[in-house]
Amino acid sequence: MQKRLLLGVEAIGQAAIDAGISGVYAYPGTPSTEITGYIQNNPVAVERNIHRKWSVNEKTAMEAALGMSYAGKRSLTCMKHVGLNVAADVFMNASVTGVNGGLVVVVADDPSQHSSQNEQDSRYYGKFAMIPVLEPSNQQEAYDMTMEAFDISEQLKLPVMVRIPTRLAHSRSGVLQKNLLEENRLRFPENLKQFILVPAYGRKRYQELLDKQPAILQLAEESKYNFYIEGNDKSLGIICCGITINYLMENFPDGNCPWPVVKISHYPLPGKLLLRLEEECDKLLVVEEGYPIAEEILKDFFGKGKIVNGRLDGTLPRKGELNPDHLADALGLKKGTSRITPAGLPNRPPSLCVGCGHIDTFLALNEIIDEIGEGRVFSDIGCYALGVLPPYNSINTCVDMGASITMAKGAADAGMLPVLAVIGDSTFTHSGITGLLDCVNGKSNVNIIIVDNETVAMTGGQESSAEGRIENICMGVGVDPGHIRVFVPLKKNHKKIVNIIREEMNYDGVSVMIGRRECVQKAVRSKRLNIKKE
Ligand SMILES: Cc1ncc(C[n+]2csc(CCOP(=O)(O)OP(=O)(O)O)c2C)c(N)n1
Ligand code: SF4
Repeated sequence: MQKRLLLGVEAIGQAAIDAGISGVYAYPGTPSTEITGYIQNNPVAVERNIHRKWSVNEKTAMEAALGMSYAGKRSLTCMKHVGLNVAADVFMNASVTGVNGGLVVVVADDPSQHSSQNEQDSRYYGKFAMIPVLEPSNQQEAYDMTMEAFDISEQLKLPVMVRIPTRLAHSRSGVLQKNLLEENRLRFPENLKQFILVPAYGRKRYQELLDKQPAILQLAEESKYNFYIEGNDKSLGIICCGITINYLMENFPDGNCPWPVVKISHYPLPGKLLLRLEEECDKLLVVEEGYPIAEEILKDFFGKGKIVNGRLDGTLPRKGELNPDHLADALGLKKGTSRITPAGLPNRPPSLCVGCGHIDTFLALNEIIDEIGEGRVFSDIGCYALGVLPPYNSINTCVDMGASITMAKGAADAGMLPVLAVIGDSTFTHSGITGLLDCVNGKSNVNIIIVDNETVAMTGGQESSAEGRIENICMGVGVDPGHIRVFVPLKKNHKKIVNIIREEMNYDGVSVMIGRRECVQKAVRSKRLNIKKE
């Protein structure tokens, strides 16, 4: 047994390898990306040839993971919270089919939206799908619980969700490793109809999911990760979910919190522990990173007789990440026992790198915007979303991956012409291709610029799914080859780019302009690697 200093995401990647997975299936998204990155670079994963190539999006990732589970092997799928929206169809149905080999779904939430469009709480999805949700409170638990999640998954024959927030994902701690397990052998599901969700079978499977609920609850009730911490002052009982136990305890450097605490890391909520706290204490405080999901449930559960404080009544902030000072405020303690980010640090707004090709595209696009007027550029998510900031101020939307093309289509259908969509190469293959097909089928007057930097730059430079094949994909979808235009986003090509965009804006139909130049950071990385190899 080895103790290693690991990030939360690395602890999860290591645990999955040690649990004997045969594949990880994922699409990058902060703060989940490094789980897959860690497995990709791990010598055991390489030696065992564990599947570890990036998927095109989260839905294809989770479906492949389910397929591996069908084959009896253990599989991991991981994503950021909004990625689970993309995979929601298979996620909800996988709880009805159940699994064969263990299937663990790791979802990394981003409270405070450090790098996300929203701060949705994935625990709702776990509850929605009626499966166990594990929410580790530290790196060791992230490791241990991920390993155990595979056992629970095989025991219950259900997918198991592991939910982590950004702080846990991206902070380090010592982790004691367990022994490496063998991979499962290939094994068909005992019931070859298990994964068929035509209504007649699906109803039976759903009943089976309902029948498993008492066992799911019992596991949470008996989980060693949910426990009661004694405290003498019964005027208050504190319920800490996941990582928040640290925010509380950092206010007590000697480890002595005067109030009793129930720490929860395994859902559904363990009723017995909570009832004990409710019976013993005058009122309750619920502390959770994310939405006030436990608080809402407990308010109903305990009825009107018990005061339940938390995020809903303003005892704690309604949104954003919590920290030890929030707890100090809520508990009337002296603030500042913990090291919060010091005030006065200069704000560093994100910006496009010097020499980035997206800059040249936006500068050309801005000339066209001067001609056609503002408010017509539907954008997407990636480095190019920084086109919202000065000095570019080029884009008007950024909602969810792929939405640039389809929102532009809707606006064009409404008669708001001309319109443009700006989308990155990876976002295009993630969710843009189907929207393009909608445009082609609807003969919509939409002008699309694919800013192709040949990588997934925003999440650290992972490989893009269709490098070198974007023109062919567009042709295959049905775009007139005469209106697929390629340009190189460089300063010297400024006039040429402006002309291409202007010409295509005058075309009454679907046009695709591809601005292709390698991401500067990717180029630097490749150069560095080549130098090292020499
Ligand atoms: C559903 C979903 N999955 C993942 C992400 C994280 N993410 C944001 S942009 C992006 C890809 C960007 O790649 P690309 O479109 O090629 O643009 P680039 O950053 O390279 O300019 C990813 C993976 C997200 N926001 N939403
Ligand atoms: S990482 Fe690449 S794509 Fe992103 S801003 Fe920098 S150069 Fe541009």
